[in-house]
Amino acid sequence: IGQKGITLWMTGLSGSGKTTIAEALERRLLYKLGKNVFRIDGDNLRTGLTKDLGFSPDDRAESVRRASHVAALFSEAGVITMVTLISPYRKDRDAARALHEKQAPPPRSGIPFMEVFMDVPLSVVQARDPKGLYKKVAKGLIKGFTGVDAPYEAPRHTPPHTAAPLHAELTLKNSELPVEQCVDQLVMALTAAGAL
Ligand code: GGZ
Repeated sequence: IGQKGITLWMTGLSGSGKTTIAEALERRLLYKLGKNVFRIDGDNLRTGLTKDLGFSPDDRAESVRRASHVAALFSEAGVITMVTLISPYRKDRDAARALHEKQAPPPRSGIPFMEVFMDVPLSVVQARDPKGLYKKVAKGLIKGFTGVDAPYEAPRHTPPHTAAPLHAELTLKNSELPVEQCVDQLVMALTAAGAL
């Protein structure tokens, strides 16, 4: 029997470190643990699979929907699949989770799915501003930016294996923790979920 797949759904504001942490986790899983991993990055998707979509609530929902289908396929094939999308709406993330649950019908109990919240305050990501986007937002050059003038619905934390409502299984305060410690936490969570 080969490796078991899982989708790690990483949500958080622009600049919260989703891509950075996912890249570090990818290196750890691939080079140290010899696991099959794949990253589905919002930025990359937007040059292809979701090229036709903008940032309206409907377009963000559609982008999450497409990414969740791709992730479920990879995870079903046994890959540890990381999705790094802002995915600001709770209902869209819940739909991604539900899609994983309903794939792989009984006796298989769905495709494993774990929501990871990159919990970094707006003030911190605004100060980091790695791409200068928050500066542009402040100047009024970008409208409808998540966390500023478009909503970000933070996940509510519920520990794994608790009854519904299920939201983030793991919250990473990555502004307070070094990247490698965030990776340690993710590795522990993956281990607890039976994915490693
Ligand atoms: C949020 C925006 C916006 C608006 C452009 N709101 O940090 P980045 O630059 O590289 O990542 C952000 C990316 C967001 O794409 P996602 O597909 O992850 O978003 S969502 O899940 O909400 O659909 C940011 C940039 O695109 N960007 N305009 N208005 N982020």
